[in-house]
Amino acid sequence: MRKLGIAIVGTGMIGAVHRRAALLAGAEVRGVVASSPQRAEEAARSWNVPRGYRDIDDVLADPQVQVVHVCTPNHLHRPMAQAALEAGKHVICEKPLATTLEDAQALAALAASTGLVATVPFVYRYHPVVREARARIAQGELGPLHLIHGSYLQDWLLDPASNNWRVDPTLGGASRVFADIGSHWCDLVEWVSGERFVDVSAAFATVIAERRAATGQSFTTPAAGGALQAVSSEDVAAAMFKTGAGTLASLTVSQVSAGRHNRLWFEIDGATSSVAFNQEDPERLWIGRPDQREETFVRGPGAGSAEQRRLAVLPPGHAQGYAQCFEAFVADTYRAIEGERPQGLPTFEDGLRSALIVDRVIASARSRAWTTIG
Ligand code: SOE
Repeated sequence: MRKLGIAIVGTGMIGAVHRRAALLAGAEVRGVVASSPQRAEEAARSWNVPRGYRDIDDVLADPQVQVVHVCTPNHLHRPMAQAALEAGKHVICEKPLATTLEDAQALAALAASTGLVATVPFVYRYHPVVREARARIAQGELGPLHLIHGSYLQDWLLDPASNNWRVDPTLGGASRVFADIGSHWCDLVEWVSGERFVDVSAAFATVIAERRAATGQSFTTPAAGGALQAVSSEDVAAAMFKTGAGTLASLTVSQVSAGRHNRLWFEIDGATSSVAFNQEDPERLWIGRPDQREETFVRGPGAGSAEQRRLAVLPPGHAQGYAQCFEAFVADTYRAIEGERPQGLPTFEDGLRSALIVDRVIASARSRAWTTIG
């Protein structure tokens, strides 16, 4: 197989994650774009890649680049992804796909019209035991679903001295915590359960009214300093959903919950059994049954569904986690470019679905009313 040439736009925490995953998937990282040409040169040196591109146009003019990874702040997703698709490049664009529903619609339509591969890293789909949960539900093992519930909690914005571009709606979009991490939960739970949310009732709260102006990277120690600024994006959110099948779901999201670093958790309760998954303990799937017949399914290549086994690249007890999810997602994107059809690969269509949910969640929080998702 010929080596794919790729470029990464954005050098923050997630740009570095893309780079490692791309290298492991056998791509050649041709170069990097940063917030200035000088920073791009520095990043190219520290990543040991041939080019620090001046800007996106410089990338698009490079015939050796077939895939553009868009890892910028959210407001740049639309222009960067659009330019790359129009130049005939495949795209991996970070989530949220765009900061407005209209922009997400335009990107998904463009991707469909070009036939290029365009994916969005809803990477929690790549935990092997998540695939196991999905397979069991698809086979009817849980019976009809009765209830879906869960949360996605972080604490990296708990300290008022912490700040980040995500907090600013002009860079991050109108919703912060919901678009940033609630979007993951909704994508995951719809995909695992096979049911789609049709109605939502949501509420947002900003619990830290002011933050210091200086911004840092996600999950960094507080970037203390600067004047205090008023915060308008939400720190916490709660949402109730109804699915098309009539199942009730509830979700709590937060970036200010002490001790919860990246705890995406869901439970899906059916007529005969339940499944529960915790992203911070991702090697196990809890399967609840009445009469003391509960079970813990342990990740590994030796048992379980075909997709669970495909993604279990290490033996049990040799912990896999977030990094392996990202690696599998990027490898599957490249396989799709080679003409394969990997299962569960999240595309711009899924990014658009997520943008629709976020848009409806914002509308519900603003109007304080149940709102149709469609
Ligand atoms: C920050 O909240 C963040 O990096 C998200 O943007 C990612 O999508 C999530 O996977 C981890 O947390």
